[in-house]
Amino acid sequence: MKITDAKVFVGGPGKNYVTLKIETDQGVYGLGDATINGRETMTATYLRDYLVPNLIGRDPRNSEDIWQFFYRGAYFRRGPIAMAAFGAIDVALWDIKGKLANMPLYQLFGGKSREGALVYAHATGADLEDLMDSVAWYVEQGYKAVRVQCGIPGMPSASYGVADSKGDNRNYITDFSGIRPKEEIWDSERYMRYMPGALAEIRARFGPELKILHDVHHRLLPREAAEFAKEVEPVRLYWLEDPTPADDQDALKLIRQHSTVPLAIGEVFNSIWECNKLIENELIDFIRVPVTHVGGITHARRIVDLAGLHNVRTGFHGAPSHSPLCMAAQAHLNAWAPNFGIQEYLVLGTPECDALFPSEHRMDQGLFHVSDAPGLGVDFDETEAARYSYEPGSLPVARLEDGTLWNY
Ligand code: GCO
Ligand code: MG
Repeated sequence: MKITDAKVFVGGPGKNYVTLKIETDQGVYGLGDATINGRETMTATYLRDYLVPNLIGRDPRNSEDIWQFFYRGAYFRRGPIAMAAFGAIDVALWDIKGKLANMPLYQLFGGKSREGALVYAHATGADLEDLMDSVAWYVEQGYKAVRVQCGIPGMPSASYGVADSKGDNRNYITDFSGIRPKEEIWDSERYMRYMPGALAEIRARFGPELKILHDVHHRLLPREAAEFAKEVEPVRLYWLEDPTPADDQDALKLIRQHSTVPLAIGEVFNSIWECNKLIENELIDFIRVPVTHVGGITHARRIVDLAGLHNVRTGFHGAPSHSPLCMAAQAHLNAWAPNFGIQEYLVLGTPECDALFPSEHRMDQGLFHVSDAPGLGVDFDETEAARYSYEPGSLPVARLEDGTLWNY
C-alpha cells in the first residue's frame, strides 16, 4: 500500500483551517489538521514544500516510522510549526489506519472508558452581569463545566477571552483585519483586585455543582500567581489555567507551595520535552496540549501515558484554534484515556463548518459523544473548501499602560 498524493487546503468559515488530505493507491484517504492561529501559511508551506514530497510512495500503515522519519530527520527538532505539520500527517495516517481496520480510532487505542466525555464551554461577558447571563445560558443548555472570563472595571481595553460583541464567542481571538495585531492594554493590579471576588460571586450564584474554570492566559508574575491562586482557593475552581507563562517552570513550585487550586497548563507546548518535568514533579493537575500541535496522536499518547503515571489528567486545548479534525482526534483519545479529565469545547457547529467537515460526533448535555464511524469519523468536502481561501489575520498583543509589551 502506498501514499500517492497529499493536498493542503487553507481556509474555512471565519477561520484559516489548514487541512491535509493524504491519498493512497487503495482509494482510502486520511485527514489531518495543521491549523496554527496567526501563522497558518507556515504549516501549509512546511507541509507542501518539505513533508508531502517525502510522503509520496511510503506505506501509510507505518505511521510510527513516518513520525520518527520526520521528527529525527528534521535535525532541528520540535517547534510549533514543525510539530503541527507532523501532527496533521500523523492524524491523517491514523485516520487511514482506522478506515482500513473498519474501526473508530478509540477502538485501536483500547476501547471506550466512558460514554460521553465531559466538556467545558466558554462563558464571556463585558462585565460580571453579562458573564452571569452567559454562564446561565450554558447551564440551561446542560453544560456541567464552564470557563468564565469577564471585563475588569477600569481596564483600558477588553481582557483576554471577552467577546467583542454579545453572543459571539467564536471570533474573539483572531482579528481578520490584517496581519498587524491589535494592541490591548493589561493591568495585573486591577485584575488581581477584581477577579477573585468576581469568581466568588459566580460560585455563590451557581452553587457547588457547577465546574468553574478560569484562564489567566499567562499574564501574572510567579509571586502574583501564587497570591491569586491562594485567594481563589475557597471558590473551588475546577482549574486555574496558565497562571504564568510556563517558560519558567520553577514558577509552578511557588504557586504549589501557596495553593491547592488545580493547575492546567500546556496549550502552547509542542512536545513531551516541555511538560515531562512538570508532570513528573506533579506540579500540574491537567495537561492542555492540543493533539495536533504536539505531533499528532503518536506523540500525544506518550504524553497522556506519562501524565497518567503521575495523576495528571488531560484537558486538551480545543479553542477555535483547531479544526473539527483535531477535535475528533481528541474525542477518540478522550473516549479511551484512563486519565481523561475534561475537553475544551467551543460551539464550532455552524452550518458552514458542518458542511465543510461533516461528521456524526455529537454534543449532548455537556457531554461529547464520539462517532462510531471508522477512523476519525470526520469527512472533508472539497467542493465546500473551494469557497474559502486564506484571510490574513492576527492574535492581539498586550501591553502594560506604560507601553511595556506583555504576555498576550
Ligand atoms: C484557550 C486559549 C485560547 C488561545 C488561543 C490562541 O484556553 O482556549 O487560551 O483562547 O488564546 O488558542 O491561539
Ligand atoms: Mg488558555
